[in-house]
Amino acid sequence: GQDRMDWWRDAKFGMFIHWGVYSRAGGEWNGDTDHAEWLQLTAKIPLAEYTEYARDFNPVQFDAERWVGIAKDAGMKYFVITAKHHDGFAMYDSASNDHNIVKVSEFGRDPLKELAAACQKLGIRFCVYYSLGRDWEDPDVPTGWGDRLGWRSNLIDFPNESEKDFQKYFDRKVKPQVRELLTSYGPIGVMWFDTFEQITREQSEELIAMIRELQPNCIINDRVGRDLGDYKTAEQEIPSGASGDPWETCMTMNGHWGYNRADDDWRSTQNLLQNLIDIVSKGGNYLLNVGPTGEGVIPKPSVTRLNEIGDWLSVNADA
Ligand code: FUL
Repeated sequence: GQDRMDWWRDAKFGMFIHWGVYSRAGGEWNGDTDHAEWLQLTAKIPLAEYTEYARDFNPVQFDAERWVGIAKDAGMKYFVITAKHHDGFAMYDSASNDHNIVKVSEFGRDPLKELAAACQKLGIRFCVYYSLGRDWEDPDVPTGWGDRLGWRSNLIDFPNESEKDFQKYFDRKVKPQVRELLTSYGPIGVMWFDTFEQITREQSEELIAMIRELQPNCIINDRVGRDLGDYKTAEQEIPSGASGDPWETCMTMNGHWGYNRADDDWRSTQNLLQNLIDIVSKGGNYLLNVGPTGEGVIPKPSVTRLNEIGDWLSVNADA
């Protein structure tokens, strides 16, 4: 029968987009050039300074139809954009939290609105990434994780771990924002969660129940936590697919998810195509990443490769 997973199983190939305030820096901060989407944490930027930096985020060259068109021409069927990454900065007009592009940044537009419309128009499934267990704006996200304690949360602004209460963050930010994403942008193909970490089974289940109620056809990846969700998420590797469970692997084209100006270590088109074929033959989906610049442009080397993949598919595959 009709299953919410049907389109996704057929899709095989999607575009992942890591784009945020951090993109402006192109990976560079105080002479160090290896940062990317983790900029706020890796460059140890206090929240107030990061928010100040966000004010000048003004991607004047952003063109939603161009981005979605690049994905479509490459043979991709879905589009997963970072609605909120670990910096906790919403790349959309969030009613429940002011730390967002419309309230803070000079740009003043809601890119997710424009991208959702472009996806509708071009027949691509619009999907969103949401960082669940890491948020460097909210005071209640604990760091605790065994022996690696202390490196993944904002300890500059919120040093007191014993005061943190994940439930407060979950109620104040996660639930309202996930609700906003599911009620203001039309059909969401996939809610792509990341870094569940501190979430309890009850909280994961509550989130899933809310999504099922708002959009029963929305697919949820397993990073919603506690081994729940509709499919397994691999990262930068190709699993065997032997279990037969639905899975997807996400991969970068160079060494970074977010835009890094200094990184010109690009995979070849041949390598990307071989990965696509390998993944599809093992029953998986390939979510291939691009990191647009702070001006809103998908880097040329990425576009070239995507065009070449699209050309190859149009000759060799039934799209
Ligand atoms: C990871 C994140 O920490 C990275 O920044 C990136 O978003 C990757 C896809 O998932 O967990």
